[in-house]
Formats: sequence, C-alpha cells, structure tokens
Amino acid sequence: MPIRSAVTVSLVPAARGGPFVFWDDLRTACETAAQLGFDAIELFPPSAAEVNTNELRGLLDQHNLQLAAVGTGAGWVQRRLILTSSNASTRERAVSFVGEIIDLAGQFAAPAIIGSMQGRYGDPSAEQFVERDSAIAALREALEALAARAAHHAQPLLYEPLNRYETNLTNTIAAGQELLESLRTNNVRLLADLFHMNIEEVDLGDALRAAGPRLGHLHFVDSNRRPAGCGHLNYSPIAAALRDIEYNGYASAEALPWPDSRAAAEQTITAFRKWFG
Ligand code: LER
Ligand code: MN
Repeated sequence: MPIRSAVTVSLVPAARGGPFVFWDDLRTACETAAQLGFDAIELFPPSAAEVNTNELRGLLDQHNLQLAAVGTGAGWVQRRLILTSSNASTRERAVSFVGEIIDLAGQFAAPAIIGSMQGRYGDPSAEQFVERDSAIAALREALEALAARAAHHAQPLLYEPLNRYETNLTNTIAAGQELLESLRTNNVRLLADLFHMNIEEVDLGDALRAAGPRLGHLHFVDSNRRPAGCGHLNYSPIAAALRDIEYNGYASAEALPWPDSRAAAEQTITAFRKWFG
C-alpha cells in the first residue's frame, strides 16, 4: 500500500494561529480536500462531544474521504489538561478527555494522537511534577490505559515527540521509541512531525529509518511550519527513508494555512505527489 495523503482541519477557534490548513468550516475543508485529490482529513476537534458525527460521516462519505487521525491538543489548549499533571484529578480528566476522542476516532477507523496533552515536568505551580521520572511514570500509565482503549477499536494510539519549546518529556524519535519500548503494550505508534524533527534530530532520514515499523503517522510540513516545499527541508532523504521502512501510513499536512488554506492544500498535494506519488 502506498503512502496516503491527508490535510488537517481545526474546529477549535481558540487555536487560531496554529498549524492547521483548514479552519472551522468542515464542509468547505472536505470539499476542497476531495477536489484536490487528498485521501483523508485529520481532525482537531474541541472535544469528542462537540463533533457532530452524523455530519462528519456524511461529509466523509459524500467526498470519499477517510479520517486519518484525530488530535487531542484542545484538551491542553482549551482546558489545560495534561496526562502528566501532578494533580490526580486533573490527570483523570485528561485521560477521560483523550479516551472519549479515541472512541470517537474509533467509530471512523482512525487513531487518536497524544501530542501536547503529554504535558511537561518542572513547574509545580502549573500542576507539573518536579521530577522527570514522576512525569514519565504518569505518562506511561496513561499510555497503557489509552492504548488498551484504542485496541477495542482495532486502532493504535499515536504518540508524538515534540520540540523542546513544547515539552521536556521526549523531543526526539529515539526518545519516543525508548518510552514506547518501556511499555507493556505494543499498541502505541510514533507520530513523526517533520517540523519538530527539524529542530531536534541530527538526521531526519536516519531517525525515520530507526523508527521502522513503530512509525504510525507523519506530519508532513516544512522547517518553518509552512506547507512542504515552502521552507528549507530536503525531502529526498526523508522520502528515501520512508521507502526503506515501507511506511504506508499517512503523510498529513499539519501546516500553517500559508499563504491561505486553499493554496497551502494545493502546495501540499503537489509536494506529496512529487515525493510520494
Ligand atoms: C504540536 O506542536 C503538534 O505538532 C501537534 O501535532 C500536537 O498535538
Ligand atoms: Mn504535529
């Protein structure tokens, strides 16, 4: 199976300015994505309860689109929930927020993403653990529970290392892999975001190659978070590494709507066809 194309759609007005190609209007996003030939959309909802599943199902069916994945970052952006909170009740609410998104995504045969909701350690005034070990222990416990919930839908859970300005838990693909290997569950896969990797990795191709079959999803974007081809990333070694590991998941454009949503989607599908077509 070849790599499939996806494009992000945010339904969270408070996340304006974030790296999503389409904003607010699910109908127009699906129409444009289908018109340009994307295989799927990746959704960033405010919460599971706020998604109109009938509308989503109808639009996906109408446009012959798949749901590639569902992000959980709104739990952090809007509710300040993190899976590594030092406050047990916040942690529980975070796990249940993600759990509901797993169940929503599962209805559409899609995985959920743990990115920003992993949180960070070091600032007790923000309900963070003081020690990294305690935060990692909380994260492992959450990943075990959420991976089991995803397994009910025959879906993996996606875990995304982030750059150092967004988390201090895991910043590289290798660190993410080490965390996943310490789990009892085998049902968590890595999400490799080329924007974060450009900041943290020594060599993007080598890092992807080392992820091998653990790689479950790719955020396809350029060095400056503009659409692929609008920054200084060299995609040739990236595409070669993905071929070597026989990656057949999504390349999903989590990119700024630069210069606007439609142009960003057009630029992405052109770059997608050049590198993965
Ligand atoms: C955040 O920077 C990011 O890359 C998202 O995919 C995390 O939810
Ligand atoms: Mn990302």
